[in-house]
Amino acid sequence: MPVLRTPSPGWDGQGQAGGSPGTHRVLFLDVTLAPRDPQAPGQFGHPVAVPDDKQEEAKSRWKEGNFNVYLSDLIPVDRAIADTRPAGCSEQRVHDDLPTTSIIMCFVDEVWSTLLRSVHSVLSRSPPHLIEELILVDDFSTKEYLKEKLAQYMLRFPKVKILRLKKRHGLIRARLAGAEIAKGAVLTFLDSHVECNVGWLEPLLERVRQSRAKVACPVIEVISDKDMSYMTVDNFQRGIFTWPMNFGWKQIPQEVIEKNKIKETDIIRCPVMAGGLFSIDKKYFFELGMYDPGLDVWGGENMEISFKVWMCGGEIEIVPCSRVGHIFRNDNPYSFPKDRVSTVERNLARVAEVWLDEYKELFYGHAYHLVLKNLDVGDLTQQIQLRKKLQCKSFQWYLENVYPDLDAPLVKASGLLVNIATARCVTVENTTLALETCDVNNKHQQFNYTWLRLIQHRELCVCPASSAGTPGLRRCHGRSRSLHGRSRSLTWLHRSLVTSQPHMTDHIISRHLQPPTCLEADPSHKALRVNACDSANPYQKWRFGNYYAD
Ligand code: LR7
Ligand code: MN
Repeated sequence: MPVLRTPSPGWDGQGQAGGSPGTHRVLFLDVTLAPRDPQAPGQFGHPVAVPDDKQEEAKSRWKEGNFNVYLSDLIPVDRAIADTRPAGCSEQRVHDDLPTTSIIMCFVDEVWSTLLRSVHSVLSRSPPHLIEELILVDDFSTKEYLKEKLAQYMLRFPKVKILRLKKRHGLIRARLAGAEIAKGAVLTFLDSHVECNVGWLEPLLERVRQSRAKVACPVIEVISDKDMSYMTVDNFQRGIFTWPMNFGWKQIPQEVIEKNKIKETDIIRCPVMAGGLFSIDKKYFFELGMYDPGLDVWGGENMEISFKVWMCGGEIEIVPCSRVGHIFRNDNPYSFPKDRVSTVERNLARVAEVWLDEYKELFYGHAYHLVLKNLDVGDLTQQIQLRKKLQCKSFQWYLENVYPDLDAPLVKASGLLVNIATARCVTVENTTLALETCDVNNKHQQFNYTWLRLIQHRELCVCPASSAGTPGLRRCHGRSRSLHGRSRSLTWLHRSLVTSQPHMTDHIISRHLQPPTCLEADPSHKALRVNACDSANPYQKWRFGNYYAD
């Protein structure tokens, strides 16, 4: 028999008293299967130790999920966890007419007890009237227990539906399959190894109710992969990325918190979301084209949805009063149809091509091996059309307004290109290059050193050898083609790119010629040439006016 846990001070029944009409205090629900055994392993989110005589067993079962599967099996599927919400959350009020949600939980070969705990945590700690359904999307799992046994178990929960995919879709397309059949007004995505904490759902739905273009994420807390304890995390964390589009968390600096008097319960706007756990208005998700269906299996979809939401008029938020634990693991426990690294790389390159505009050069500059391997990202027409149709803003707008603290110089270096020995500057004369007295106001002496390693003056690029055997200028080619093909012969290494040869950092090296050659000031002091590299030769040392990145 389900029993209600003793209400906390936050409980106020129907909750009309004291608040504005049409609202109630966030519900504190924590239904259990039976009275809780305080002695049960892992109860209250406490850590569990593997007994000495079970070490071997625990070790051998680790790989079933890349976490402590042995312990997971010991812990009650409806264990209690500490209410980690910041003070004040339990007093917050939400609207009585919150939209209903379909919970979409995709899994492939998830550990039995962990999957069950995820499902129980949703159903035990959510107001039933807000859960339209819980859709378990089985992404073509191979484990026997996930078939009939799972179906049987879930019969006790009329709201749980199992969608069986006939072939492996990968996480991204599995979510889309779930979304297609969802009936709720809001979609709430969860990983299949989570524990939703008390009061987690209403604050998310409250944000979506406030604006359909708000995408609400819970604070993601940590379920230890080793001892299965439930641990809270630091407050004031934003989801961010660093180049080349690596997701991460970044603390809001203390002085910013103080200056803006940010409270622990305040909503945090995030440049990007972690990916797995969020609520989004269903119609809005469809309008946004959901995920790019060309993204494969896993990875990068959090970047895509985040850019899409922000640039096309929405917002990504972390809701501090909503907390969900997640088992963080070092490796995926399932196999990738292709290998993991190249799958993620291709996904990210698709995202870069569609959303980053001119900033995609930063992505490729930080993942230059992708340029070298002539990565094929597939057809992007539909995604580019969608961006037009939605009249989305530019990536520059996103940087200025959403993520101003990202270091994103469009070029690595710019300005005059000064030769160290002669103190003279490279100058464009018609279509040839010369050395002249430096003059910062001379437009013909302005060069960019780009992320794609080109030394660029307007649409012209310095190339190692013209027909006369001296360096000259060539068209850098169109933006997309500049990544590939012929233009690679126009690339130069300079500064940090020469890390294997620290004594050559000031040199400008063309690896295109064999052996690699260096840009050099001619003894006449008026012309340029390329010559065998010599680390001691100051005529081969150069400096740009400004450096923006190493
Ligand atoms: O082919 C697959 N099919 C699936 O159904 C691969 C995975 N899955 C399921 C899987 O069983 C799991 O429930 O999809 C879910 C997510 O896969 P995980 O748990 O292996 O991913 P993750 O937690 O390592 O990675 C994060 O980044 C992913 C990038 O594609 C997804 O967005 C995950 O949802 C996301 N997880 C989170 O955001 C939780 C917090 C992690 C952080 C930071
Ligand atoms: Mn996960």
